[in-house]
Amino acid sequence: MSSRNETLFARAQQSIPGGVNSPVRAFRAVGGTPCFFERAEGAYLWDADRRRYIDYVGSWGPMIVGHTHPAVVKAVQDAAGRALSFGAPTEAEVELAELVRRLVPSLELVRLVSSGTEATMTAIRLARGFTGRSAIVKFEGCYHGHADSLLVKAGSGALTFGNPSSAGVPAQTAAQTIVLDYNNIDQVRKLFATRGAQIAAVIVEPVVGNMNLVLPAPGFLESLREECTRHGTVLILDEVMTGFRVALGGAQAHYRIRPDLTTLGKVIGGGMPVGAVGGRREIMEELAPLGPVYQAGTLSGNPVAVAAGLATLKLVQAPDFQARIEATTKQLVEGLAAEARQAGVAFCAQSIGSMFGLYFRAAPPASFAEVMECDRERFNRFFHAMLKKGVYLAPSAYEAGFVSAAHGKTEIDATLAAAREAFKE
Ligand code: HOZ
Repeated sequence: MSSRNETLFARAQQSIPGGVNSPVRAFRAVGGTPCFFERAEGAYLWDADRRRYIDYVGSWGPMIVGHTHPAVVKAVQDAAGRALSFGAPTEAEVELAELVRRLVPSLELVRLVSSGTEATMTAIRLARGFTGRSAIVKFEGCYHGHADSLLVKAGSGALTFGNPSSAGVPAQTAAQTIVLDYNNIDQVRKLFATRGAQIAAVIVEPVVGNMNLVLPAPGFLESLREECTRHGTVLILDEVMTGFRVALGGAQAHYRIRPDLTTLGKVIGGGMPVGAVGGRREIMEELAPLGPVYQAGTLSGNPVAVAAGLATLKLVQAPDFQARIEATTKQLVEGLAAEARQAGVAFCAQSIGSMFGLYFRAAPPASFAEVMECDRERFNRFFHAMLKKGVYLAPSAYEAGFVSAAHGKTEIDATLAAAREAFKE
């Protein structure tokens, strides 16, 4: 007899391409049937077959305070009771913008949008409008949402499903995107020495979370800052994943890099659709209605979504919030590495803030090429063994994992016990 997950998946495929509304959910890389979830609370998810999982996906990042946190749910309910949407300004969106500016001071002005993709797309357009240049630089394996100019040698689902440069992107558009190797400072310097004056923007995940987790090499982000400053190029830090998570002030606070523009998503909406682009006042003033760079959205600054974001950002400022979640994440990765050693499996793990990477390889990868050396088949086996034991990891070897404040000793111990068995399979 098929499970409810299987029945729902078969039904979904009749009406939705691939049965999913975002490709990374499809389990195609790991095989099997995606879980259809019904409920979530704290660190746990329940699927359509009433099975419970410890969640390390966290809706791909937003759920930093844990699922259905009472303060967030109440804020959403209260806001929804007042209005679902105005398509007009509200005090709450001003409050959110002020809070974001205070937590991430490089954002002198901030525009709220509805997703990370909208944020990065707007940042690129702004950089081009501000500089009057067309070319942009991104790094192989970094994913910045699904706008045309950024779907070139991208990570996340694009990489997972073998289409890192998407079909449907005009060649002329892709030609304006120069792709370099993440952490390769020499390549960046060489490019800027010959073409610096043509480059509108460098966009980078300061910590990559879309080709598994890759940390910046010492000096890499600093070199980007120097080259961009020297050549009048806009440095965009894509903090959709790292914002409020690698540190309260994001990866830019952790690494002490002041970008020209920053993109935010995920945690800023606390599980509801909110993104943001912000940065230097003179660049942000190019945006309509002040300047000639157009951007808009019927649901931008939506009152219900903003309420979830505000409530979440209030919680993440609590004293020790970041330190506690970081310590939990460290316990997880150290424990997993110890279990793998015991089992004699070539595996390592690392974390920064509450993001983590798991690698079936002796040492953490520092480049896209090294990520490609990880044993994908071994990851797939581990994924399914963990899933069977009630631990939900991202269904791809190319995604970072996320821990929430609701994860504690009970969940870490249970995860390590599951891994002890899973490493043997
Ligand atoms: N950035 C997320 C995964 N890396 C997005 C989730 C999705 O693509 O559905």
